[in-house]
Amino acid sequence: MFKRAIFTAAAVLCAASALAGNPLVKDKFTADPAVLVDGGRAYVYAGRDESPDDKGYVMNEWLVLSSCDMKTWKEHGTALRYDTFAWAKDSAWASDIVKHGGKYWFFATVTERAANAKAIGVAVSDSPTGPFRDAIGKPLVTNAMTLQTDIGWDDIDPTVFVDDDGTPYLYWGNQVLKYAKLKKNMTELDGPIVTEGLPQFTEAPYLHKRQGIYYLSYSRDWPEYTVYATSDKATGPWRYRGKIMDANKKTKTVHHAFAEFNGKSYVVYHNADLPNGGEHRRSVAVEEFRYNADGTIPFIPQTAE
Ligand code: FUB
Repeated sequence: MFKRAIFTAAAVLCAASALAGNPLVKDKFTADPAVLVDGGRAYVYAGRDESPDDKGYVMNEWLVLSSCDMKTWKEHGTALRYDTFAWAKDSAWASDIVKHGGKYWFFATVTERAANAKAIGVAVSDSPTGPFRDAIGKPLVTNAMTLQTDIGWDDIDPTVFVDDDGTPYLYWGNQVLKYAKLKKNMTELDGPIVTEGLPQFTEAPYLHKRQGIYYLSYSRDWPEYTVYATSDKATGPWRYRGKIMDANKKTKTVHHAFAEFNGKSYVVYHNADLPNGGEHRRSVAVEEFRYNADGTIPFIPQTAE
């Protein structure tokens, strides 16, 4: 009887979520998903695409939603905004999040006002749904320290990865992949920024590890498609492995993150499948998939499920 009551309560909690199927959010445009599994829930963080005319990116905030089954999603509202970073002037672009030392560390792309170029900030919270505060009061990575192509958006799309020995790494970049070790305080680089040559790397790197294999996936070419490489170390060398996902035809970008949740494997990504969707009016979706027996990742079609 007591067990049944617990089961019923859990089912009700899960059923309390909102809408099912892709895209995850149906009344707002969302992009550049990051994912975190914590406390029996999967949390997805997405930049909100607010472009009124689809002529350029208008992104001011990151939304957070969560699920207990990767099918039904509950919105928790705004996790943070670009102006959570007082030194930023706009652009809540791509992000990534990790739980480390009992806190939630959110690495985010914004435009640094002083440099008028993209930079990466770090925000921290005691809860996966926020509130988040700027952890260091200045960029962790700025254009000034990494300038290579003079395009002003070299320093975008952070992905944070903590290895099994507790060493945290940050990877990011546009046109050139860069990475650096982080100190365990998560707020300082621990050593030099290294650049890595990968076939037609465009942006959106993602680093994850499964059964001893390190996977570095990224958006390749333009229009983009998601590809990956593997290694036996977080720092490479990387063996190119091929395509995971095509961009949807309504937008040239695709941006993804991987998660293991309740024994199943998922990729979270964006397309532009909502009505009136487009290049700057994207929507976040999720697909379940299975790794091949040798650990390689199959091509994953986008679905409306
Ligand atoms: O959302 C702005 C940019 O578009 C991201 O930083 C890229 O990954 C691409 O999705």
